[in-house]
Amino acid sequence: MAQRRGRDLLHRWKRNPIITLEDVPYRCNTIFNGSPVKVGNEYLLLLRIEGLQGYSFFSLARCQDGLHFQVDKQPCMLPAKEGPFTVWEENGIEDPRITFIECQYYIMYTAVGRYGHRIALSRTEDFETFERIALVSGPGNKDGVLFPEKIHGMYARLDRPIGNNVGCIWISYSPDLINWGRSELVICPRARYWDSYRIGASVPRIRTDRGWLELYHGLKMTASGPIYRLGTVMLDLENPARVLGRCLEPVLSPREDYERVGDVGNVVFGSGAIVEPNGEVKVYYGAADTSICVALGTIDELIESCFQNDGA
Ligand code: BMA
Repeated sequence: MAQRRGRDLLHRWKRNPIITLEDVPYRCNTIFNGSPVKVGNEYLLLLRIEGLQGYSFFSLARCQDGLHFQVDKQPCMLPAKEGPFTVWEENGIEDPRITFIECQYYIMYTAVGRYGHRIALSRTEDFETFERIALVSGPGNKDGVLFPEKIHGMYARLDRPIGNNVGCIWISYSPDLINWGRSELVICPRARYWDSYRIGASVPRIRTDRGWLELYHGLKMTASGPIYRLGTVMLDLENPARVLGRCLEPVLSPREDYERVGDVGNVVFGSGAIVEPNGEVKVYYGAADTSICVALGTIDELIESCFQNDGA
């Protein structure tokens, strides 16, 4: 497949951003990082919203075409106010990622408390009530994303623990979604590249003929702070700790004003994708931690991007 030089592989939708603060029916500080799911003909987007008081919670938006969303009148999930999650969510809940597995919608998200970030898991059938299942990591871990199928009878997830100040993507397995282990390293930041500083899983895995396609975020540190970009990696279907290919170039980089300027500038943060029956992929992303955008591509192009050669 011909490489499109000088342009991002993913194409921004011409009416980006698709959701801004003005579209939220209640007062809040900012809106970003929405995780999508298609239920019948309806697209749902579970949004991260930061309230004016400074911490984040989740709200739902819906639409029929994946582009023109309406945000519900009330948030759908707030940080826990009682029970064992309370202390771990006192500074908010962030970055939900929906995975549909075994006829249930699971939401992995980041619980933020005084002792740091932990990965938490909840479940919903209707996106109105959310049942918290467990805190599934210790502190210092985030970007937890479930696989949409069991692998050799075990649930699997990617996550991003930080050790020695290095943020790599790891995989772990669980028999019951509560107890996790058998952790293995998957990929690390690459010196010289756009993802040289830190990386994390972004989009719930997409099963393809070539393997599990993962869109991940990568950071490069600059004199004016990090730049967040989006890239691709292909993992083996049977053993997803095995990397089959990894993009050399990002598939989306912050370029437009709405990605450059905001609460956190120079950020495109992928948070989910919908693969349409015709092979079109809608990738949803937060722009500058201030709005939600969509970029379009094809599944074939994204697969191909994992197998680029240097100098191509
Ligand atoms: C990450 C997460 C994302 C955010 C990004 C850029 O650590 O908190 O929600 O979009 O930083 O600020």
